[in-house]
Amino acid sequence: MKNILFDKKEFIKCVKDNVKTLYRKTMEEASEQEVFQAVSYAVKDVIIDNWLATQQTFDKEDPKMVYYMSMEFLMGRALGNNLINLTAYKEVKEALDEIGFDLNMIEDQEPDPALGNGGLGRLAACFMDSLATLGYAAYGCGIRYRYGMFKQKIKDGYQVEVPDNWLKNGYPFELRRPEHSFEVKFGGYVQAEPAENGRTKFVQKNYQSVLAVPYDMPIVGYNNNMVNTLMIWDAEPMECFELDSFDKGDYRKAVEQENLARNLVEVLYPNDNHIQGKELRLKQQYFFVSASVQRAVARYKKYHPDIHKLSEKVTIQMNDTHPTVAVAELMRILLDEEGLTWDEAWAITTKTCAYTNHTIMAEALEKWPIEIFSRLLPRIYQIVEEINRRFLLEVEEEYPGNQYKKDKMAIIHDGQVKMAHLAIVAGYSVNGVARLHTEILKKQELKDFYELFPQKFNNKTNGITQRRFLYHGNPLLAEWVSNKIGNDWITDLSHMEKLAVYVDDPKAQQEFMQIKYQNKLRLAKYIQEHNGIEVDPRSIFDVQVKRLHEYKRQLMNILHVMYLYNKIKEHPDMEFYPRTFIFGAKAAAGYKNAKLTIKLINAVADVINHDASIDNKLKVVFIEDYKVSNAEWIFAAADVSEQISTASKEASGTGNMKFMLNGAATIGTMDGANVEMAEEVGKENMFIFGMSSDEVIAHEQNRDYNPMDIFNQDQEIRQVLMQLINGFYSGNDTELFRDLYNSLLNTQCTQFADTYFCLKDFRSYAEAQERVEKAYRDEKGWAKLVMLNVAHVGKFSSDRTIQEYVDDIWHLDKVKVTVTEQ
Ligand code: GFP
Repeated sequence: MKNILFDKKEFIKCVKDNVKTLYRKTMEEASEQEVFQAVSYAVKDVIIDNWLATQQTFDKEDPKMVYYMSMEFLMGRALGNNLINLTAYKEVKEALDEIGFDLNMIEDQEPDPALGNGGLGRLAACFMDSLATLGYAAYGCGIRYRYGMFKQKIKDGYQVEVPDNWLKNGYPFELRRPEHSFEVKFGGYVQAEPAENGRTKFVQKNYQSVLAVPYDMPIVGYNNNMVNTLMIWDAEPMECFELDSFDKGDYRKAVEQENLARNLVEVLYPNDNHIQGKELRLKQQYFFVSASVQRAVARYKKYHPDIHKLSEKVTIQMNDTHPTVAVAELMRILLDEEGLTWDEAWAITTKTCAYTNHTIMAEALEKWPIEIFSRLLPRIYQIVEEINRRFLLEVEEEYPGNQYKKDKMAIIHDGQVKMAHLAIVAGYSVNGVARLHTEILKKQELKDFYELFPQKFNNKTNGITQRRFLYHGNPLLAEWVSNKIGNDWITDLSHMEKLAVYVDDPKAQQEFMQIKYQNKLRLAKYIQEHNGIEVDPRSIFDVQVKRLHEYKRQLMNILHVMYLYNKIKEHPDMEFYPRTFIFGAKAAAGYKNAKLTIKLINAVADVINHDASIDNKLKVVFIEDYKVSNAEWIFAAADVSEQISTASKEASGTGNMKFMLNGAATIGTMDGANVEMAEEVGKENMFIFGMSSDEVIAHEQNRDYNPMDIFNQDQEIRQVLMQLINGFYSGNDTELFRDLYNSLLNTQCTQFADTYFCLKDFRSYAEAQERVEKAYRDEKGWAKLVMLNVAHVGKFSSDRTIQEYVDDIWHLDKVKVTVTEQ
């Protein structure tokens, strides 16, 4: 069939027709949003043909599939990315130009489907892109939250959360698939009944239920006709609200079901790595997991008679502890619906489910109070109890009489169900997301489990998709790279190493830095429009963008800005290369210190940006509503990438890789994937500082760190800290930032003062920042350094990560899709 994207006339006609049929308007009358919809539907038309062809290939070739289960998919906008992957971006841009529309403006109309908080959800989105591009059959499974991650407004320096109604204009790239709906049951009780085969059947009674209805979103592979599916589930009431129920006295139940469905998919929980036992959150987890596992089993059964062989065709990857109830749900289906014995069901489940851990923050390993868990999911709880009972027998066998071990490793203990333990016991693979992180899991956090199941543990260092974060986000650099080394990098990032021959070439250096300058101009314009702040594109753009969390140490960064400001004020004539410190971060709505840090950044910005006496040497910018779409521009424009988490705390990081790909230099600790970046590009081409993870862990264990010592001994640090409580940045309000001050110094307020060692690492950080400045002054040296970073970024493509998952964990079959004329 004909691909209209490559035929200007046909494409324009299709867009016009869409405007007509969707809105009964001419192009002249249509709004920008309407044109976006019409263009998207034209693109979707092409995608649908490939999608159909992909499904037909699956039917024919019967490949093994991965179901990637994740509470979060931070997709970012689809239109531009789909055009890139269909290799039609340029053609469509030209066609639209011809009728007087700018593709960038049209892309801007798309809401940013923000169904995730940060790294974990964005990783899931990169993985989907890589799976489709590499030709592996995959279903992403998640929730179609009505409201995505909140939109962030900054009012008077404070974060204000505004609902993100991303579906309000309708989302053109989704497809409702009611024929694949499933019932999901909550509550009630379990009744044991005799079954025909002489065994006992367990039946859930008096439950409430909702109908899970999937919306499929296409995931377009790069230039290979492949279109995978992201299925995100919506909840609907099982039956319509009928007067009949009213007559029967079931009125309350009908209303309850309606409400249950409405509430279930309303919001995405904000993540501060500290999810409290929220009942609704557990319901959400079971809701999408149950529906997804049911769909996976149903699909398998359509083509295969023998359920015992499920793991030959289906594998389930659990993205963090959130979907680990999948283990018990699969057991339930195999036991109660397929009528298998426990041993048969367990043999299948433990070959099908695998688990990824994304953090060592102990409080993020989800635990549910037994009371909530057993009340909401009575049958699932029974199954978890049995898994636990059998597992503890295993532990007893391995460590006879060791009650301490049993207590520590139990899935159910101390009134709680521990989801990570469930995932590890039932999973056939447990992976961390960077080498250091995996080692810490093995040696510390999950040591007991590693000793018992060493073969399950493995590392999969994260990666990012170069198609969104270079090709789409930084077209100037992408084109330059292609001119130098050809296009192979688009599907194999290791080709970037061919750039190494250019790093000493003055002309190439100049071109490279000119592109960086253009990208800085683009961001400066954005900042001018959104923040009303004028920034100098010739200053160093020093950027920290990521979820706000104390371990990521945005606070240390802003304290350092305060320190620099003091220095410039005291020594107006000192040499200082102008710097623009750019922040972007959302804080979980209930996370006090994180929100206060945002206020502090804005307060510092207010004072510094208005101080004419420092001659524009320093600027501070807080970019409102940091999200995937503006992130693409920010990465492209950065000179310096701040990756400054307390060593051992950041499992991997993926922003670090996006900056590297776009030619920024990293100032960072030896944490997460920074360690592997240093290995690839050489420590001398990064700005490494701070304690090692071993040192941090030793201080934590010995409890021998007292930030007061630093306060007493270091005059300059003391001055900065005093400015938190002397009203310097708060219009004389000495209390405004006291909680931050206390978190750093006052042992009475937090369990440990300065839990994340901001003061301990401060001097080493400041010294590394001086090295950055010195390096930046040497224009050629800097160009070489950042070009070397780009040349050595190859390892950090999510294509590499996914290939490792496939080779070591999933063992999927490669699929080739051909679209034939119909
Ligand atoms: C988490 C971890 C990160 C890691 C991502 C993806 O993301 O270190 O890179 O998961 O594995 F903390 P955030 O919670 O930081 O968003």
